[in-house]
Amino acid sequence: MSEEIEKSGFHPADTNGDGKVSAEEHQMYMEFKRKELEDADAMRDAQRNMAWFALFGMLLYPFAVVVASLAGLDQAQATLGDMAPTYFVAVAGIVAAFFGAQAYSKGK
Ligand SMILES: [Ca+2]
Repeated sequence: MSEEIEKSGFHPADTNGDGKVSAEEHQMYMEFKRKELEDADAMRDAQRNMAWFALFGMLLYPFAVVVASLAGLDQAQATLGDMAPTYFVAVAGIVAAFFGAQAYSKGK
């Protein structure tokens, strides 16, 4: 493996640019890669949670209107009704962006 790296002339792990990947550089590179994977993993989790949260909000929205109506909160009910079109478009945008990003990263 190290011979291949030397022949290729450049390797991302070769931080001091001497054309060789020392054990130390290799370790640093692996550490960096591991962090990168962990970050990507954490980002996927966060995005998935956000999409779920948005979807639950959308599902619970009609219930919020019903609850406000039953509780006699006319102002809250009216406000929820006014917000609905904007809210649903925004949630649809979030969910579409989430699945779009998933499909894009899978396609790469
Ligand atoms: Ca080096």
